[in-house]
Amino acid sequence: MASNLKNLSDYSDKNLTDMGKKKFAIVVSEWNEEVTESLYQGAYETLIANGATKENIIKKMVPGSFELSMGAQWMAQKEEIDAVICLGCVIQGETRHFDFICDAVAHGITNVSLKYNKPVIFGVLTPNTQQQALDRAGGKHGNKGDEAAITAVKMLGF
Ligand code: DLZ
Repeated sequence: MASNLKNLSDYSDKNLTDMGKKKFAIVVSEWNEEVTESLYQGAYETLIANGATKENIIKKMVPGSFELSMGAQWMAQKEEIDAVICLGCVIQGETRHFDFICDAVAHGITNVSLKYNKPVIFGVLTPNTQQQALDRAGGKHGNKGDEAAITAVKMLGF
């Protein structure tokens, strides 16, 4: 990801639709919780800044990023939910576990989105190190949680 080329966290000049009546589910992975909680805070605050109400933002935890697809499906199938934001952090290790989890969650989230015809946003960091993750979770590269929320807002205004 070329974080230095495009930082969606800077959206202040955009004319975005007010989200006052929209209902969001944010599904958060417990793995690498320091990172995923920062992503959540960013996403939550960005939705509020775009008019969403706190009653209309539901937070659900899943054990790991692999489970984000299932959590997203459980949320997306609810008629009242307009968009789902999935937040996770998979850090590259020494084995191929990383590849399997990343592939599975990317496909899983895409499938849920297309099946339920709703935005289901991929807010999963896939860094090599914990520091790279922190840099993108409220650090020097912004907060990818903000970007995930803005992506949901943009899709709902499509
Ligand atoms: C097992 C595992 C490993 C090794 N690493 C991560 C990770 O960096 N980030 C993450 O979100 N989850 C990890 N997991 C857990 C898997 O996502 C999943 O929860 C388990 O394989 C059980 O299905």
